[in-house]
Amino acid sequence: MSDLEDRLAEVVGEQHVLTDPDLKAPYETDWTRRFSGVARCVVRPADTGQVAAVVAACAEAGVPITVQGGNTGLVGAGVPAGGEVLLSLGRLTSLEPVDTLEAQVTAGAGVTLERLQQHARPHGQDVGVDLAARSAATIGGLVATNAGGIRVVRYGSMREQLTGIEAVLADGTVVSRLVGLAKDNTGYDLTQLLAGSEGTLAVITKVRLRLVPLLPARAVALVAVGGVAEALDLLAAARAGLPSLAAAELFLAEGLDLVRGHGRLAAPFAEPYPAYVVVECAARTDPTDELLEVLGECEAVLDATVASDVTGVAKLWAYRETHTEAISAAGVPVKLDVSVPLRELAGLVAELPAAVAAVAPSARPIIFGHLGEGNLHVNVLDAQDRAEEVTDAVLRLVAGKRGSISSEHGVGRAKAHWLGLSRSPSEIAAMRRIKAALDPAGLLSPGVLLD
Ligand code: 2HG
Ligand code: ZN
Repeated sequence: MSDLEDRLAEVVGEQHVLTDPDLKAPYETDWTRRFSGVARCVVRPADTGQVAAVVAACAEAGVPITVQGGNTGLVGAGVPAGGEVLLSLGRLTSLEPVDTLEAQVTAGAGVTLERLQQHARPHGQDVGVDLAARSAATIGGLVATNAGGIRVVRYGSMREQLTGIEAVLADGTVVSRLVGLAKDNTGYDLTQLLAGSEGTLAVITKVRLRLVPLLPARAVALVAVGGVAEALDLLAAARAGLPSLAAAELFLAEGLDLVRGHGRLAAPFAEPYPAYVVVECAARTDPTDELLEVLGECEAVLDATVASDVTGVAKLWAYRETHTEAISAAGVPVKLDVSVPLRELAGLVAELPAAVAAVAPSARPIIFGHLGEGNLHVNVLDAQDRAEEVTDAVLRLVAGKRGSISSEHGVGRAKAHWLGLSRSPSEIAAMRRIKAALDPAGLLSPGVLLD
């Protein structure tokens, strides 16, 4: 081992500095298998003090660091470009008692979302963010990427849940604001600056989150509609008529065929439809009547199936939540996560297939996503050798509709080259000045966000 590895082993213990290629391998490739890079070593610190010492040692040696949480990210931000120390935060699993008076909790960066949900729920509280990767995605990673998921329509993204943060800066300094004051106007908000910074400004070690009341009664409808425009009519009706609205998700006929084949799921309706919306209501008492009333009055509804028991709800959600794994089982997709103003959504979905076919004629686009935010997950199968062209075509189409090239997954390595489609030159210049101020040597997650 070299001097740096020896030093890191002194900090975290030899068994937590991985240099063996077989042991490093699971950390070096992302979930999609699209991004991989060789790490110089993988370091697994156990607490904030160890993270600070690891970062300080790397800074002194001038060696760059890639920060990784649950490795469920989809834009390559958590895997090395090559030669970095891979700092894995999975052992930062401290969890403080739920503060039921403040309705907040403090969790280590490596706590999974599912673990945090299990921690909060017995106290009648819940985490405002939820997503399909809950069993592996970690709180630190969710904050670093400002993750969204299926509850944004009700509670907002990860940054809206944040009341405080503890982080290690690029020189090893620890900054900590974990009191979680509901009001605190004392200058620059470092907590919010780090949300969505994708490991480029600091290493998040702990977060303090606002919790929401646990709503145990759920009603879910899978609704068949004639297309995206009709799905939006249903969204408008749900927003106006359902104070209990907790999720509004979209998928299309092609996606349903794929998930049904993959999971051997029964057809939800006697005949196929162009598009489907999952509408979930959550409340203290059964919201089924409220949901049925809105569905009954909405002309866009062609057919619907409703469940309020745990098994029935899970069955309906499976049509939407298994999209990612069904797509992954069919191949390595070009994964694009975009959003547009809701009035542009139907046009975008209509124009996407032709835009993709123009650069990759045999590609298969699968489109699904979070209807409430106009957030589409455009997964393009059979286009691996045309990834650049497909990415360029889709992101330009989105930018032309005043959309965002990354709605909730972040920019990572995957889209750094296209940041200029969503951010102006002066904004990017300001971001670069912030990066230079906090990480002058460019050691934290090089190549991520700003290429
Ligand atoms: C989801 O909404 C995730 O299920 C993953 O953001 C999206 O696989 C994807 O493209
Ligand atoms: Zn999503």
